[in-house]
Amino acid sequence: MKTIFSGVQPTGTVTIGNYIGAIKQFTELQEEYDCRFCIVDQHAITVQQDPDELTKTIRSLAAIYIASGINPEKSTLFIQSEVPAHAQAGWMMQCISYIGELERMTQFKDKSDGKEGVSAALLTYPPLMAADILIYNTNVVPVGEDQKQHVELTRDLAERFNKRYGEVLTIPEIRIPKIGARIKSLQDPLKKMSKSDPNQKGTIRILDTPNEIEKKIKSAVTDSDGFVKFDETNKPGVSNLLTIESAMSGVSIADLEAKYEGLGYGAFKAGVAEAIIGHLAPVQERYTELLHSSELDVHLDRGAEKANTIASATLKKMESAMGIGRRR
Ligand code: ATP
Ligand code: LTN
Repeated sequence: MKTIFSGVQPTGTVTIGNYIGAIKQFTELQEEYDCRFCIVDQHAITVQQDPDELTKTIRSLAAIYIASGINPEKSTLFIQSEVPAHAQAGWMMQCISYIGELERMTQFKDKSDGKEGVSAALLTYPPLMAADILIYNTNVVPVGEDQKQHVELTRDLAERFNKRYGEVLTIPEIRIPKIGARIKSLQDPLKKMSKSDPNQKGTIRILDTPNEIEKKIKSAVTDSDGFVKFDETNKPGVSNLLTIESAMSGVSIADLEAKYEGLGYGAFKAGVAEAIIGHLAPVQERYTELLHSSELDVHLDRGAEKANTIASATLKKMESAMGIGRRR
């Protein structure tokens, strides 16, 4: 069975961008692949976090993964910092990375641009992400489009490692969803919807109430044409809403265009909101049950144990290939 690895940062409540671009694909893939899904808390601390808030967000994200349909009996669900091999292999990946290639990462440029006191880890985050993927001998990495450059760097680093030290690492493939690889902000449809966007009106969170969802969709930026058609260049706001409704309802974009033919944006937005609310209702219900249950800890303990076994075996091979420690 081929293997999958992916991760989400506990940096705020998951948005429908994270859900459509990443988590929803994960639930579909777990039938066909041996999956490892991670709460990448060590990535979250590349920018300063409030410790109590972070601890809560980690637990909440675990509940969101399961409530969204990740089956922890089938897939391995765990917290990155509970598997020390990530940081250890991350260091080795840093040792074979070049500063120039890390400085070229667009996420680093975006997150550091104009800021003072940028942490060194914001620059060395991609080698840690490469380690996350490579220590599980991952074949496929399902992510949203914004992570493409990081997965490409992971492939380069794995090839570099194998060339220098022997064929130890599996070269992973990226998998980006056909619909919803880049959900945009509702307030600025040229910008990606992001968990840490301070503009609440631009993002729909997976735990938002029906009332909040309706309000945010109602105030979403569209255009003055008054007709519903998918055209990302000329109608980015409308196209974004069509993508969201299609992902949430499973109805194709062409069928949605037909559904809204002759109707204005009022009816269109009401339909989009209804599709989101309907899709999220069972997820939210399950989330509330899970959050305070001891079931969650049982799954996370078991996940960490399984992940540790696989990751430490690959780490030993990497150390031995590089010549660090004692060869045994
Ligand atoms: P932050 O704002 O803290 O950087 P984020 O919203 O970008 O967070 P991540 O934890 O970095 O979220 O991403 C988790 C997964 O969600 C990744 O696979 C990423 O590609 C995907 N993703 C993030 N935003 C979107 C989006 N707007 N559309 C589609 N996929 C997305
Ligand atoms: N960098 C990713 C989160 C992440 C990840 C990973 C995704 C960390 N390690 C490994 C896939 C595989 C992000 O979404 N910002």
